[in-house]
Amino acid sequence: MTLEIIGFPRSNFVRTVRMAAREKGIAYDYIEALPHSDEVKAIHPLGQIPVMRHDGLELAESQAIARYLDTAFDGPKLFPEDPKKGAIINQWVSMTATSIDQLLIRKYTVQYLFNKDPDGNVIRDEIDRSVKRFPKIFGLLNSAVEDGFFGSNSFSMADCFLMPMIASARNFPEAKDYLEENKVLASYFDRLSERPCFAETAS
Ligand SMILES: N[C@@H](CCC(=O)N[C@@H](CS)C(=O)NCC(=O)O)C(=O)O
Repeated sequence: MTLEIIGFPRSNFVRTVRMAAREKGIAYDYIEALPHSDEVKAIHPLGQIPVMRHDGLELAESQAIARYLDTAFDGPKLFPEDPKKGAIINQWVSMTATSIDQLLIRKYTVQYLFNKDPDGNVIRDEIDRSVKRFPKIFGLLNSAVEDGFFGSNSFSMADCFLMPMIASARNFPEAKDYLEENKVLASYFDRLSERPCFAETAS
């Protein structure tokens, strides 16, 4: 059975697993569905995206899906098999999927998009709190991509998690400014933006 990836294109985590599938050369059917839709709730008990189906397996959670794609299919290994290299990529994937997602997406991007007063003005409390943490987070990301990729000198699953988050956050002014100031990160983002896995999963 063909792999099915289910979710909404604007979701950073959906883009992550689509990028991973593209990098590995896995053909898949993409089924557009919103969080909390019946299709998604049938697989993820909390209604979150992405979810997937393959060969009798139904699976939720981006990290679980990422690992399944990497182990069940041929193609380049996105979690390196060398234990130490693999551990470093796991470290960055975990930090990105938790702390960095919270800061750049949930407490920043999502606030700009959806947290508005009745007149349609953005409510800035959470955004302003997040921006105070930007120097530290952008600084650490700037250092982490010094070898050309995220925590590595070759493309890995950590890049699949980070790139969609930067892409979403940079649509808003403070993240755009911090990205421009952190020149190693900015050039990493520009270079990886050209990669087919990223360019082809924008929508
Ligand atoms: N831990 C989940 C988080 C996924 C997640 O937050 N997805 C967002 C879209 S990017 C979502 O479904 N949001 C709706 C919700 O949390 O209710 C994963 O890694 O897959």
